[in-house]
Amino acid sequence: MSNFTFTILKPTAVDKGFTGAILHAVNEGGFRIRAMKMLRMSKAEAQAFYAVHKDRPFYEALTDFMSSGPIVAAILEKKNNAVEDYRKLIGSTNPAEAAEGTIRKKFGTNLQENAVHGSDSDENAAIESSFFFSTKDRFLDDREVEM
Ligand code: FUP
Repeated sequence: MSNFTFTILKPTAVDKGFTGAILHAVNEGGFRIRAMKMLRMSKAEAQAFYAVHKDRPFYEALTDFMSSGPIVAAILEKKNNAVEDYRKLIGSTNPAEAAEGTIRKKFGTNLQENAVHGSDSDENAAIESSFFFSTKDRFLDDREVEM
């Protein structure tokens, strides 16, 4: 049994050179990377990805930011509770309020530029993974190795 979540390393974190350190923290947190790519979203893609927030006041700024530079998108696997455990590892949405040691606390800049995205449900993890990765870009077979 394994389950999955989806993450994005956001433009500011990538620009600041935090990609390696964040991926290290992801692995140290018990997650395996099962798909990964660096890309830049268009404004339209960012709007589609964050469509759930389209009526929120921050939607315009958020989608401008998310399309402002390269991101790293990845599918993460953990034996159990991938979604919940990853949200614990990244911390609260606002880095200023995130617990010590969390990824957003260590690598976030502000509420909008909060270093990483993490899916909020299994259903959204599947939808978001499919937004970025085709079947052949994923390595989800059970390749059991000790971590
Ligand atoms: P989270 O699930 O922690 O990523 O947070 P939300 O789904 O509530 O918000 C999605 C993204 O919108 C956050 F990562 C940052 C951004 N945001 C803002 O820019 N301003 C806000 O007031 C709230 C969220």
